[in-house]
Amino acid sequence: MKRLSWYLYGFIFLILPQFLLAQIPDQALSIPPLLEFERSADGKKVFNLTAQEGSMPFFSGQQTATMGFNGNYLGPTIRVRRNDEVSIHVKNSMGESTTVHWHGADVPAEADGGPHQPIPSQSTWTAQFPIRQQAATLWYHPHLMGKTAEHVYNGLAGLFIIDDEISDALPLPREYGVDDIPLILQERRFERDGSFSYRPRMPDLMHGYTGNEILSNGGIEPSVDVKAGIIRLRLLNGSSSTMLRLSFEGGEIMHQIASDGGFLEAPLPFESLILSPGERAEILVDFTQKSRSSRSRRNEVPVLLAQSSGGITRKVLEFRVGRQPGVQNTIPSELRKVERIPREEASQTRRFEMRTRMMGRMVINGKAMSLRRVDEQVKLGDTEIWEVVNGDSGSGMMNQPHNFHIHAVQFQVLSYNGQAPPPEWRGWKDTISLWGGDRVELIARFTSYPGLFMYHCHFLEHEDAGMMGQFEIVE
Ligand SMILES: [Cu+2]
Repeated sequence: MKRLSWYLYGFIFLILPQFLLAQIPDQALSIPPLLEFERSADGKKVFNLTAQEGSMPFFSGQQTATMGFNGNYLGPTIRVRRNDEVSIHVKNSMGESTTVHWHGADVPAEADGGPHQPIPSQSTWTAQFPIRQQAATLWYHPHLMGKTAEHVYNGLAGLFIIDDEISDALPLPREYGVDDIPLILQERRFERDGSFSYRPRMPDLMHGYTGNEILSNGGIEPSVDVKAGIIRLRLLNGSSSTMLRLSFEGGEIMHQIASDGGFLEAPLPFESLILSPGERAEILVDFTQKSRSSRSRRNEVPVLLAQSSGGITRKVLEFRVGRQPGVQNTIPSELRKVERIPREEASQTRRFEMRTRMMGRMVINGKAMSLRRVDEQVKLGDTEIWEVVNGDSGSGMMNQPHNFHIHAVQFQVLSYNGQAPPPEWRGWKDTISLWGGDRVELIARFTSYPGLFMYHCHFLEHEDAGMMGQFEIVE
């Protein structure tokens, strides 16, 4: 059913004209550098980020105006450990306000970086928080009211990786950028002159802000040199509002080991994997038999493909497997116990229905986002079931996918359309995708911090068009 709607969806898209921009030949995958930190006198890890305007050559001889953290496009990877105390100074050197939200992180409301914490131009904001959650691949990006999509689109995004004793002990590839490779995938629309021109119109709300390229860490169809062994990829769909279906050209099997909030109980083998905007997955793929010496034909070079719900398919990464053997241990059979939150623990059920209204207004429970209205109040420490419905389906209405992201918590999926959730949804999640008419039940422990947090569709145009609400955690 999910698969069918995917294909139907792909068919009804406008096919964007392919522009005559010259690709940069033989581009190597850019690996976001690990952000260095200093120790404060009281033991905190202190990081410095600067949001800045810049430009990038995505195509030969063409400069694109961009935004980035500590650089022209995207940002460095922040890497911390469970039980660290972190302090992140974010300087905004751009000509306009922005914010930085730590997507998936358990942080106090005032450090969340949502619409309530704008960082005016030429000022610095500091987020301080302890790392209380398990190993996971999270990310950071702006979350300014009405401007989230544009700022992320122009390049403001980076990864936020948490390690712990369990991730240290598992027999997994862990050499950052070598066999443990971060991969931020972003569908982008380039104009004829190579510029981004972020101007969403009504069809962009309905079909997603579709593009003509899919960037991999800011590069187009790059390649990466790897050893002949097991490779770990940390994948993020950093697109505005298109789903990405990932698969290998040669049908190589991927083993998903983690979802948004950390490890699954055991690796799950897949031929393809769908990520909606904001979702992450960590996968392992075994290239032991793909080394140059054991390979005869060109078409055996492993290539990761991304098929977008916007209708394009792109090679997003080519793996040049060398002769040198890499991590050879087998894929572990067990990762980490995922303790189930029992349904009976919930003290309350809330319902959230996402719908598209006339004139492109996007609402949850009939209301468009207002900073002056608190939509829900949740008691600190309570466990709740949130039933989320995508109401955009049925007669005359195009099946409009959405997803749902909750700040402050990692949740579990209790049910998907009345059935047990698929295995990839049985770990910790913070963002869940819903095709038209879908209904999911999520369960979460709101043990975070008191204060105001957001829930919203992470299709960024939808979020900016009002598909967001706020909940207050109260003591
Ligand atoms: Cu949406």
